[in-house]
Amino acid sequence: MNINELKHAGLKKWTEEWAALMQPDSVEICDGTREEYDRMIKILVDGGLGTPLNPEKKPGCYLFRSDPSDVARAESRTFIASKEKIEAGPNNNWTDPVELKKTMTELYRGCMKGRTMYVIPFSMGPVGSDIAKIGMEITDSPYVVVNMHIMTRVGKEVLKVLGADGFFVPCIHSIAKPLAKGESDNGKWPCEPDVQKKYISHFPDTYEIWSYGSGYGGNALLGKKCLALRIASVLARDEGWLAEHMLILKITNPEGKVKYITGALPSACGKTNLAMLVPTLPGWKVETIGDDIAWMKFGKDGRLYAINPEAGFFGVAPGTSTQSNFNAMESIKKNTIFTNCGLTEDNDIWWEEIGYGAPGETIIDWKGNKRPAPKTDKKPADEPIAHANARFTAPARQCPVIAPEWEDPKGVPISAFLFGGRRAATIPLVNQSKSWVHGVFMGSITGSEITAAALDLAAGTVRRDPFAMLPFCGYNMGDYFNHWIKLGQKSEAEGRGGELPKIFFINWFRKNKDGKFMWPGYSENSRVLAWIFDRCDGKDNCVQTAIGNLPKPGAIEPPQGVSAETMNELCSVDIDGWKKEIADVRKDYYPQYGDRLPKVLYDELDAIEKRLNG
Ligand code: GTP
Ligand code: SPV
Ligand code: MN
Repeated sequence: MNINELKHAGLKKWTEEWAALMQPDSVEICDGTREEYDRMIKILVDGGLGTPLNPEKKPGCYLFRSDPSDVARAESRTFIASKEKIEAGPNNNWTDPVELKKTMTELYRGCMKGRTMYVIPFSMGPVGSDIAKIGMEITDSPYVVVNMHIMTRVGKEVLKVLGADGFFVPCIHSIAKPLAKGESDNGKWPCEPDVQKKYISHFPDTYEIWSYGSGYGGNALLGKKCLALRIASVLARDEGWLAEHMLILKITNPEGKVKYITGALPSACGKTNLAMLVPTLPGWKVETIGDDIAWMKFGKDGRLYAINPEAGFFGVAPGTSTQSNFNAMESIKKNTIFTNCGLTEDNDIWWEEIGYGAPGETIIDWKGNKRPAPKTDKKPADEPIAHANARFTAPARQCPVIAPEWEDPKGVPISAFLFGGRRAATIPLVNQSKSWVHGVFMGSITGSEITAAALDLAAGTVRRDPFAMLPFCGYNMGDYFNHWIKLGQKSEAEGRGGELPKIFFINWFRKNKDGKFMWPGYSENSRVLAWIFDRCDGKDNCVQTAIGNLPKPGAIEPPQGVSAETMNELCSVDIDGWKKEIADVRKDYYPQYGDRLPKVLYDELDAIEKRLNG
C-alpha cells in the first residue's frame, strides 16, 4: 500500500511529515499479509541478517544475530518525558520533552536514507475489542515488521477500525543506520552501537513514542513495553483500568471448575513458564491466555476482566526445554523468529539448558563465532553459546495449550493476582495478602534480582521492582500505587469488594546454603497454583502470620526431592529477614516517593512492623 491509499487525513499528514524528515528512498504502508511477511524475510535473508533454519526441523523459521550493543532493553536510555519531572517519578529517567524532541528531531533527520520507511498499522488486543488500542509504528527495519506481524495484529482490518478520524498511538522508530548509495547491511545488524546514543522515549502527555538507535525487542517492537505498558499505564490511570506486566492463565481443577489468574513477575522471572505450565498434580489443567501483558477493565458484574493485548510470545530462549516448558518448545517448532541463539551444524537452533548437547563438531555462537559443539546442555566454561537474553518470537496460536477464549474481546474474569520475583532468601514460597491494601503494600515493596533482560544493569543484584512494573510504569510510581488503592476502595464502596481478585506473593527462587534452589519450580509450581485456587474458594488451608496467610503445614504436599523440613522453611516467616526488609523499606525505599506515596501504605508498614515485633 502507498500513502495515497490512506483514508485517515491525520495519519496521512503524519506519515508525510515523518517521511520528509527521515528521507527514506520509499514509503510502504504494511498490510499484514503473508506475502508481505515473506517479502520482508527475503530482504533480511538477502542482506545476510537472517539465516533460514533446517526446513525439516524448523519449517518457516529464521535465526538472527544482533549487535553486541543491542541485545536487550536499555533501561538507562529509556525516558519518560512528561511536562513536569515529578510526574515521571523516581522510577523513571525524566527529561524535558521539548529539549528531547529537539535533540531527537536532529537525529531523525535523514536517518532513513537508502532505506524503505514502513508504516505498520497494528492493534493491541483483538481488532475492534473495546479494550484494544490502535498503534501506528513507523520503522526502517524489516526485522521489526516481521516481529510486529507475529506479536500484534497488523494490517488493513486495523485501518478499517481506525476509520477516517480514529485515535492511534503514534510510534516512531529508526535503527539509525542510513545507507549510502550502493551500500547494504551485508550481514551486520544495523543499529547505533553506542548505547549512550540510543533513545527509547515516551511522551505521556501526548501519548507518543519515539525510539532511536536500537532494533531489539522492547526497544523496537513498540507495541509491547512502550505502548502496552508505559503509555497504556497512563491511559489506564486516566480511564480507570489496569495495564500490567502480567501473564494470564486459565486453571481447571479436577472437578472441572475454572478460574483465571494473572501474575506479575519481573523480566526473565518465569511468566512464560507459568503461563504454559504442565501440572504435575493429577487432574489439574493449565491453559494460556497471555505470557507478558494484561489489560484489565471492570465488567458490569463488578469483576475485573483481562485481555492479552499481544498476539505472540517474545520469550526467553535459554533455559527453555521440553522438561522446563514443553508447550513453549511445541510453540516454536515452525514460523518462529529466533534471535541470538546458537546455530548447529544441521542448521537448527541451540541454547544453554535446551535439554541436549549440540549435534556435530562445531556450533556458531550468537556472536557468529565457530566454537566446539557442547556435548551437554550446560554453559561452556568460557562464554555462553546463546546470549542470556536470546529470544524466540512465535505466534500465540501455535501454543498447544492456548485457551480457546484467548482472543475473546470481552476478556476473562480474574480471580487472583500473583506478584513475585527472584529472591534467594526471606520471601516465602507463597503468601496471601490480608486485604486489598495489604496486597498493594506487598506489591509495592516487591524486590527481585536483576536479570539479563536489561543490558545496562548489574545482573544478580536485588532491586525493588514494585508490581514488576519498575521499568514499565509511564508515570510516578507513588501515583500508580494510589491508582491501585483507589480501584480497590471503589469496588468496596460499591459493595463489590468480594469480586476483587485475591492477592498472592510467590517466590520460586529460594536458595539453600550451597546456593541450590530449594524448590524445583516449573511444573511443580502447580502445587502452589492449586493452593491458590482453593484459597480463592475460601478453603481453610492457611495460617495467619505477621506477613500474611501462609499454607497450613501439609496443605501443599512437597514434590519429590523436597524434604518436610525444606517445605517448612519455604512456608514460614523468616522474622529477622523480614525485619531487615521492612527497615530497608522505611529508611531507603519509601522516602524516595516523598508525598506521592499514599499514606495508607505507611500505615501498612507500621502495622507489619508491629506484628513482626509482637
Ligand atoms: P520476560 O519475557 O523477560 O518478561 O520473562 P518471563 O517472566 O516470561 O520469564 P520466563 O518464563 O521466560 O523465564 C525466564 C527464566 O527463568 C528462564 O531461564 C526459565 O528457565 C527460568 N524459570 C522460569 N520458571 C522457573 C522456576 O519455576 N524455577 C526456576 N528455578 N527457574 C525458572
Ligand atoms: C521484558 O524484558 O520484560 C520482555 C522482553 O518481555 S522485551 O520485549 O525486550 O521488553
Ligand atoms: Mn516481559
